[in-house]
Amino acid sequence: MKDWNYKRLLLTGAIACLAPMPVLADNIKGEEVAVLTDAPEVPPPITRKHATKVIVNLETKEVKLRLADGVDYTFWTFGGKVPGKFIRIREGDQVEFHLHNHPSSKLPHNIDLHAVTGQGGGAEGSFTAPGHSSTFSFKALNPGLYVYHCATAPVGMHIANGMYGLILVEPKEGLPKVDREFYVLQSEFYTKGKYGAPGLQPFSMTKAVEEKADYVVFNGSVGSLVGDNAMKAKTGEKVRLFVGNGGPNLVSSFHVIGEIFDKVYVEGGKLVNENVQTTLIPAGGSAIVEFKLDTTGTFILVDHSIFRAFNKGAIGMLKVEGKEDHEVYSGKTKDGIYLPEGGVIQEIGAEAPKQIPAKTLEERLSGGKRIYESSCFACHQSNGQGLPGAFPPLAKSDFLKNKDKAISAVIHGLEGPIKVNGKEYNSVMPAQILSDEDAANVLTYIYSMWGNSKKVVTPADVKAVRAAGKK
Ligand code: HEC
Ligand SMILES: [Cu+2]
Repeated sequence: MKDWNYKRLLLTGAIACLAPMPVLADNIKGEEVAVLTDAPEVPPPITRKHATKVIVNLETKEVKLRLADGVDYTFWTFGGKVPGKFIRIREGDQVEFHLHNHPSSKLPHNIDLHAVTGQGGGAEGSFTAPGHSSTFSFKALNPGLYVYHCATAPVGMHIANGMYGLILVEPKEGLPKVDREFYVLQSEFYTKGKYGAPGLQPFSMTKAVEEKADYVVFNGSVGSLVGDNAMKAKTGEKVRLFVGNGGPNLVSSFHVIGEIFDKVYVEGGKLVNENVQTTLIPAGGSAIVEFKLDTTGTFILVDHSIFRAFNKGAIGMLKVEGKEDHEVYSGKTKDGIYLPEGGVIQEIGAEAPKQIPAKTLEERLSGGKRIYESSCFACHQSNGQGLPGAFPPLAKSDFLKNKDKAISAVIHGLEGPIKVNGKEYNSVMPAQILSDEDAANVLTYIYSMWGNSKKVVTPADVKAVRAAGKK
């Protein structure tokens, strides 16, 4: 280093020591309050071409919210929801961060932003008792997509209860323009009861330590990005997902079924990989993925550690409407039956756990909905409409007129030619290993839905059909 430079360094160092307040660099112009959004929304891109002073106000709050249908959880949050608010700033910005802890909180909280260079990522400077506010300031030195989280002891517990979110530091030159941006964050929950066990579920420290997650979800609950809550876009558009992993423990194998990521900003940094099927997102890390929508469809977001998707909740949807491109994807063009020698009904499912019988019709229906969405939905489709030529409809199905036959189909399986609403099906439905209670629930649910006859099936009905054996 040149002597002159070295002296200058010493000199600035000395001035900095004397200064009582952090010196604002002279390239900071103006001041603004950050727009914060709840997932899956993302604040608008930053258009200014200079660094500014950004004021961020974030509130920690402990709230009871839905984790899954019939399951509640007391979440600890940044901004009242899980994941926490999305924060968007620009490289070089000077951020004045205000952390407010709601007076109703039972615990102190703080924030460690991975975008911060400094002690604890801001944790020390932001430790805040209930009903208090803390202020600290930092300079956004490095662009990228960063996780933030609470780091108050016991740290694992604060994170496990939902205290994480994303902060994007846009590079000086900005990000390339896209048509839509979404905020998706994966995380796990550890509850006293198993997946789906109803009621307000307390946190299980034992399961968290053993890394045995009951729920793995996108955006804080099972189904938060499914059905009416799905993300929506149109063909021809370019989509960017800001994806985070709050953990606390698991690494995500993030994948979108039926899409290839044209670009992945690996680990939320500057390195861009292209043509990626599945990208790894570490706990406490992120990725930015981009793809163009070439054809229509419902594209399913999953953690490709696949039991997490189909058994623990890690499913999201991007619904794409517009112009189908049959060259890009034809859809099914032909369907035939393939039954190799010895093709017999196989049993799927696991031994049913002990369960509490439904006391009301409502309980039976909500239990049935759960079974439908985990065991039947894949074949009979979300609205019971089935798939022409493959899976018969359950919606307005005339096969359901005979209750015993319907029960038998579910518990014993069904194969060979049948007619449903005048159409022939000749296929195999695997026997569903369900308790009498679960079979009664799912059948009652089916009878209650989609214009069906609202019959009620009881565990005793199922028991009787089981006792009569397969006909
Ligand atoms: C692996 C795909 C698959 C799964 C999973 C599945 N089914 Fe089926 N289901 C079929 C097929 C195929 C048939 C028609 C069998 C035939 O052609 O003989 C059928 C037929 C039926 C029928 C009678 C026909 C009708 O449309 O009314 C009922 C009722 C039924 N399924 C209910 C269920 C329920 C309830 C579940 C979940 C607990 C379920 N199925 C899970 C494939 C499936
Ligand atoms: Cu906390």
